Amino acid sequence: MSQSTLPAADCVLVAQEGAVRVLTLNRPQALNAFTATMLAHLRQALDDAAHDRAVRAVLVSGAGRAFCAGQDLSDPLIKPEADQPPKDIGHLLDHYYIPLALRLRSMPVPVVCAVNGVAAGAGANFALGCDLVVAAQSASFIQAFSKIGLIPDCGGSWLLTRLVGRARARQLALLGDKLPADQAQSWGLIARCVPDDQLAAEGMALAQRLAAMPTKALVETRRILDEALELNLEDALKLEARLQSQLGFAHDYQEGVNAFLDKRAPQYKDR
Ligand code: LHQ
Repeated sequence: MSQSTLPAADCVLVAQEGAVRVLTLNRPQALNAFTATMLAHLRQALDDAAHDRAVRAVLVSGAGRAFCAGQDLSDPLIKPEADQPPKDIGHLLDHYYIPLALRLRSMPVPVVCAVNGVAAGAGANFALGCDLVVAAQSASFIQAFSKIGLIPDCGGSWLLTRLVGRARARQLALLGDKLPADQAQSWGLIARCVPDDQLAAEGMALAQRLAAMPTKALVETRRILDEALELNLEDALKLEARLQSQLGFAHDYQEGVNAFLDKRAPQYKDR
């Protein structure tokens, strides 16, 4: 398979492998910590993938030994200065982190995150916001916020209790300890933990596999799994019926059933 590099800002590398758009966070000297510029490029790269009909899945990873150390604490936008009044760090959330987390949730294709090393703060919660998270054995997850006087952001407040339950969410968020990838898997925080030398192949295999599946159904599955948590049973059943009805009119359902009955591989194309 050939991997062609597309034009992009250096801090987020963009490549295409078959129907998979590959995004690599690329500030390894700072453990891929997010600057405002990098957050803008990451969101743009996700927008571009969303709008390109040749893309059927996205794979995100980090360059170097880390996945992402969260917000770059030396970014002048948020770094406290002794001789200046405190800055409004909420501005960064409003303009960068909220749109980024919502962009992930509204992607019209599945997003796989291959966590190659430490994922801290907003870097951890960005990863956890992806549809499938696979991590290298040496990777870890840190809710680093409490150590610098903050709360979990980039969706962490919403995700953590849903993923691992109240007691473990509080343990992670209050103490800010490092959670090794194998424990993250056994707690249900992530889908899989794999040996380091298998991460790249495993992440790509998952993304390629999802890319060959009925994309619309995957995206609606993401939606209903989240929305059902807020609904009573009857409303969840009604939402299932409404979405199922819509999917039933789409090409991929017809193709899936016909391919099954014809005993051939399906060719999905809806997006
Ligand atoms: C870094 C960073 C970093 C800059 C490592 N920034 N340089 C939202 C809105 C507004 C404000 C604040 O935050 C947020 C959201 C958030 O994400 S808050 C959480 C921010 N992240 C953190 O607090 C994590 C800080 N980093 C760490 O605790 C450690 O670096 C971890 C545990 C990630 C990795 O530890 P080590 O493997 O021991 O690496 P290291 O600490 O030696 O870091 C290597 C280099 O990367 C080092 O630079 P240097 O020039 O000395 O080699 C670090 O300064 C730099 N770096 N994280 N977030």
